[in-house]
Amino acid sequence: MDILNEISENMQKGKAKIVKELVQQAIDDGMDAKVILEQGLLAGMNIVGEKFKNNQVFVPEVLIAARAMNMGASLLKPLLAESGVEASGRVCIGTVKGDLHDIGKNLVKMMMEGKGLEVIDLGTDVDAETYVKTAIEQNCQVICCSALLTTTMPVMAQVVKEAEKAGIRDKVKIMVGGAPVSEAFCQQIGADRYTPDAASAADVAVAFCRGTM
Ligand code: B1M
Repeated sequence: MDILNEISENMQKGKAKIVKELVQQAIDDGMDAKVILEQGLLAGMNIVGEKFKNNQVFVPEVLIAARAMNMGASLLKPLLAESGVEASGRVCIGTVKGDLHDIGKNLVKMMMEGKGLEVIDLGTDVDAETYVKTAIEQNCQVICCSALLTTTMPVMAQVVKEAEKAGIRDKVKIMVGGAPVSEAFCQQIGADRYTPDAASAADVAVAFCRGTM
């Protein structure tokens, strides 16, 4: 079995210590951090997701797998970061109200920090008012909303409305993402940009902060 499969298999079983060792071994072997993330850790999480959907695994197993995923990802963080990049802007990020999924949000944050952005992490279960209040108080150029549940996606529309109400809509860009979110939904609610993955989210946020998009 190659090392990426081993990472995926052990992540699915929630063997955090082994996952950490394997990720370190892959790094030491000179493997690209993005490949380890996408073909090892994220590939494993996709399988966990399928099994979760089919009632083959349940919340405790998923949580243990998520912990293993986070431990592996923490080793990749410095490698995904571009060294010596000056902060090129400030954004706030959170998972929307009612939604506790944070793995994707944390990856987006990691990639954004890697691109030199200053990221204010609001955590999970974040209401529209908190995003907007933070953007005003902390002078953020971008508000980033993540949602994993179809039932919590409407909070993103509330964020857009709240920003309009506060009079900052022309000053702050609003980005949306997460598995159930789409380009069509982004346009429907009047947000500025949907991106399907963490890396493209970071690229777009940098472009927004630099005013090149
Ligand atoms: Co939940 N869960 N979960 N879960 N869970 C899903 C999302 C689900 C699809 C599983 C399924 O049925 N197949 C389903 C949602 C169905 C739906 O609404 N359509 C679901 C459900 C139903 C639930 C509960 C309701 C289950 C229950 O209790 N009955 C419950 C809800 C709790 C709540 O939030 N209120 C629940 C609970 C949980 C756990 C706590 C057990 C755990 C979360 C642990 C944690 O996050 N700390 C969990 C997990 C892990 C999952 C799955 C298995 C994996 C999600 C994940 O982390 N993926 C998931 C099934 C699946 O997705 N296959 C599932 C990996 C992550 C890297 O991907 O977050 O999509 P993702 O992020 C990507 C991109 O989307 C993008 O970048 C990331 C990487 O490239 N991205 C952005 C994310 N945010 C972005 C923002 C951007 C741009 C890009 O711009 C701002």
